[in-house]
Amino acid sequence: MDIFNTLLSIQSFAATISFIAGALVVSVVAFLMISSKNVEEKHLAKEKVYKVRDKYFVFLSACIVAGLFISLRLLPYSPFESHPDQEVTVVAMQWAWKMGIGKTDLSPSEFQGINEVTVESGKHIQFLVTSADVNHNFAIYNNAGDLVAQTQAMPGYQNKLDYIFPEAGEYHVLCLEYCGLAHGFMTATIHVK
Ligand SMILES: [Cu+2]
Repeated sequence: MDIFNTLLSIQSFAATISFIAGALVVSVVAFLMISSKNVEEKHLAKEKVYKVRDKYFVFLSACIVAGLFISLRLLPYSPFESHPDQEVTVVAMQWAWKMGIGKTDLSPSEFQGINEVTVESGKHIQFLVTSADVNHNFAIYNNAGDLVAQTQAMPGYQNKLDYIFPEAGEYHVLCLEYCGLAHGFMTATIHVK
C-alpha cells in the first residue's frame, strides 16, 4: 500500500499548489479591478505598459527559444533507436491488464495474459500496448511511487512504449485514464530482475 500513500501525498501537494496559484490569480484580478478605477490613471498606465511591451516581448521570445533548445535536447528518445531486447504484449480491458512476453497474432480479446510479467533490468524493453474495449492508460510506477513511463491503451491501435528499467525490483502498473466503475482496481506488477 506504500505506493498508494505516496500517490496520495503527491496528489495533495498538487492540490495545494493549484489552490495557491488560483488564489494568486484571484488576488491579481482583484488588485487590478480596485486600482484601475480612475480613467486618467488608465491612460498613464497604458503608456507605461506600451513602453516596456517590446522589450518584454523580445525577452519572453528569447526565454521560449532557450527553453525549447534545452528541453528538446533532454527528450529521452535517442536511446531507443536500437531494436528492443524484449517485447511485452499488454492488453487493457475493463478492468484488468493482460500481459505476456513476446508479440501476439491474436486479437486483444483472444489474447491470454496475466497481470504479472518478469523482465530484465538494463535491457531495452518494448511494451506493445492496446485495449480490448475502451481507452485506458498503461502507467508504470517504481517502488517509490514515481511515474516512470506511460502510454495510451486504445482499441484498434498498438502503441509502443520503450523503457529501460534502471534497477531490479517491483514496478506497479495502474490505469491513468478513467475507464469506468472499477478503474482504480486495474493493477498489475512488473517484476524486474
Ligand atoms: Cu482506467
